Amino acid sequence: MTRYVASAELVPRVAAGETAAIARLMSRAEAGAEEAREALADIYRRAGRAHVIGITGVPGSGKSTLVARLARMLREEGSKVGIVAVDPSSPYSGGAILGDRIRMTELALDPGVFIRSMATRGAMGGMARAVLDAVDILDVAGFTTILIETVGVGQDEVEIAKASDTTLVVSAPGLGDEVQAIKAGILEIADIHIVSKSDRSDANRTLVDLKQMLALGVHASAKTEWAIPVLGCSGLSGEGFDEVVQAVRRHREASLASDLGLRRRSRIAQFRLQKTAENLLAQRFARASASLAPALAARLLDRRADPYSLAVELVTTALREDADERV
Ligand SMILES: Nc1nc2c(ncn2[C@@H]2O[C@H](COP(=O)(O)OP(=O)(O)OP(=O)(O)O)[C@@H](O)[C@H]2O)c(=O)[nH]1
Ligand SMILES: [Mg+2]
Repeated sequence: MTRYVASAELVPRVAAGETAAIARLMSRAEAGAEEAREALADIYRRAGRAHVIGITGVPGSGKSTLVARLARMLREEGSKVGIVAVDPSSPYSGGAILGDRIRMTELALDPGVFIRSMATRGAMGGMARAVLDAVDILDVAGFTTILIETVGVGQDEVEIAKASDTTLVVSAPGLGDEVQAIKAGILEIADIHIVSKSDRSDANRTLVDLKQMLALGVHASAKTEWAIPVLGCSGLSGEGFDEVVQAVRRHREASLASDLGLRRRSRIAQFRLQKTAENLLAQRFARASASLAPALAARLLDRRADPYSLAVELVTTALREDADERV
């Protein structure tokens, strides 16, 4: 058994890049441990240097394959790369990708790469909070580029992809309905569009369709400082990846050179504050309402009162009791 180490003690070890300390503090953040709150506040104040890249797309669009190759290329340039995969079916834990076990294992064994998989369920206090805490921990640990992989389905996941400096939206050929990305509401969050699997013969069709749709203009609005590129690439062969890395770098530069990046970060700060407050409110409400709900529900059951009025009563009473408790 390893000795229990207080979270506050882990912070300097995280800052020194110690792998075990990084993993431990991430687990505590994910579990929503009260004890870790001060340490995470410290982490937050120290973070903010890394380039955070969100990669999203429909299931099976090739995100993990792209992330693995991107990580390797960034490593070759000397970046330290953190990967956070919000993905129940993430292949990282198994170490296999496209049957490409050896190279993925190489990546996992590289001390300049840290890979963390997070299950969509189980993060106490919300997925977005857990992911952004993990990103900050990696940032403080000296990882210069952090890749967040999240499937572009569901509001939480899409919000996480948006809470990055640069967002890549991956579309793939052969998934049937090409309009999937629009339906999922992720098309408009792209800073860079990727059409993956360009080694396939039907990839060009997807690329042309996507470009045509973007040319219709609905999504091309506002972002005047940045023309959104549409790039084809293959995680399998590596074709097109130089352009992807270049586009990512150009977006970073454009963000730093204009107020594009500042606006983005201020939006993320608002989102983060809002999410954290919502979680806090939900936790306090759950605690305070637990004892009140059964009696109110009984009145609902025999139709002495209606759901809306009782809900108002429940919320008002629970929040008052919570406030009283804190005086
Ligand atoms: N031909 C070809 N197939 C690819 C390429 N990249 C990924 N694939 C295939 O697409 C499947 C999904 O790849 P992943 O990288 O796991 O995709 P993902 O988007 O991470 O999938 P989820 O995380 O499950 O949503 C794999 O089983 C591969 O067979 C590529 O560049 N070319
Ligand atoms: Mg994946």
